[in-house]
Amino acid sequence: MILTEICELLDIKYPIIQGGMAWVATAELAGAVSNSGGLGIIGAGNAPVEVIEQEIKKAKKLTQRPFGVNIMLLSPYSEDIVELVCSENIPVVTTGAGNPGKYMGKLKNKGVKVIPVISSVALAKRMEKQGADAVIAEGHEAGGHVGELTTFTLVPQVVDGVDIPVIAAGGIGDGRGLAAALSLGAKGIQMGTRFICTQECTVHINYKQAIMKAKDRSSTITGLTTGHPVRILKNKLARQFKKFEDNGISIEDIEKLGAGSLKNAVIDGDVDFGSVMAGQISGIIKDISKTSQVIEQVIKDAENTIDKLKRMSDKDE
Ligand code: TUI
Repeated sequence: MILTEICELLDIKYPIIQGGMAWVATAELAGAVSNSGGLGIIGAGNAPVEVIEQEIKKAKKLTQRPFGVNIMLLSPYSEDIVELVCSENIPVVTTGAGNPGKYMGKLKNKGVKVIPVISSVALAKRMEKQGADAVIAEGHEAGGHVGELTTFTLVPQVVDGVDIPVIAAGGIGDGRGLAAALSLGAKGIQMGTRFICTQECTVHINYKQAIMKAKDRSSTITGLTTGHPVRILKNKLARQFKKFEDNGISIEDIEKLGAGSLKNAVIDGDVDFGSVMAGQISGIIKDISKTSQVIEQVIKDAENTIDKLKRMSDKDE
C-alpha cells in the first residue's frame, strides 16, 4: 500500500497524477485516470474556454471521482480558464510553462487546490509563499516544455527547499520510477508519456506508435534559442528546427515552424512534420494498455521494488 499525504490532499487512492498535456489530456484520459484511483487532468493548452468547458462537462459524466485542469500559462486564454475552473468547482489546478502567481489569490479564495509545475527551487519557494498546496518538480527528462535540471537533481533540492509536498515528474514511466521518486523525498508522481500509450487516450495511433518505437536517445530539444525549449521525438520537423536554429533564423520564423505542429501530430497523426512531444522514458513503453492496468502495475512494481530494497538493507544488519 503506497499512501502519502497527496492521497489525502487530493482525495485519491494512489499518489499518481496524470500530466496535463495540451491536445492529449482530454476528458476521456482524465476520466480513466481518476476512475483508476489517480488524479486525471484535462490539459487546457492553448484551447479557448468553450472547448475546455465541454471537456469538463464530458469528464463529469465519465467519472464521479475528482479530476483537475492544467492551465498552460503561455495560453492567451489562461485568465478565462481560471474563471471557468472556479465556476465549474474544479477541485485542483496544475499549471505549466510559467508563474501562476497572479491567479493564486482567486483560485485559493474559491477553494481550488493549486499545484504549479516548477523547474527550479527558487520558483518552488515563491509558489509556497503564495499559497500553493504542493508543487510538481519536473525534470529535463519530461516531454514538452522543459527546464534545465534533471529530475534526479531537482526533486531532492526542492524537497529540501519547501515544506509543502513535492510531486516528482519527468522520466517516470513505471513502478521503479515511483519508488525512486519516493526515495528522493517526493510524495507522489506525475506521468505524462506513459499515459499517452493507453487505450483511453484519444491521440492518433501514429503518435502512440512513435512513442512505442522510440529508444533512449530518440528525443531532442527544440526551441533552445527561442526561450521555449521543448522536448519532441526526433523527426523531419526536429531536423528542420535544428537547421533553422543553427543558421540563425529569426525567433519569429522558428516559432512559426512550431505553430500548430502539436495538433498536426496528435489529431492528424503527422509524426514526420508534427511535434511529437514525449519524454526520455519513451524507450521503456512497449504497449498500449488500459489506463487502470498501467496504474495497478505501477503501484505493484513500486511495492515490489521497495520490498526488494528493504531486504537488501536487512542483509547488512
Ligand atoms: O508546461 C509544461 N510542458 C508543456 S507546456 C506545452 S505547450 C507549449 N507548446 C509549445 C511551446 C511551449 C509550450 C508543452 N509542454 N511542463 C511544465 C513546466 N513548466 N515545465 C517547466 C515549467 C516552467 C517553466 C518556467 C514553470 C515555470 C516557469 O516559470 C518561469 C517564470 O516565470 O518564473
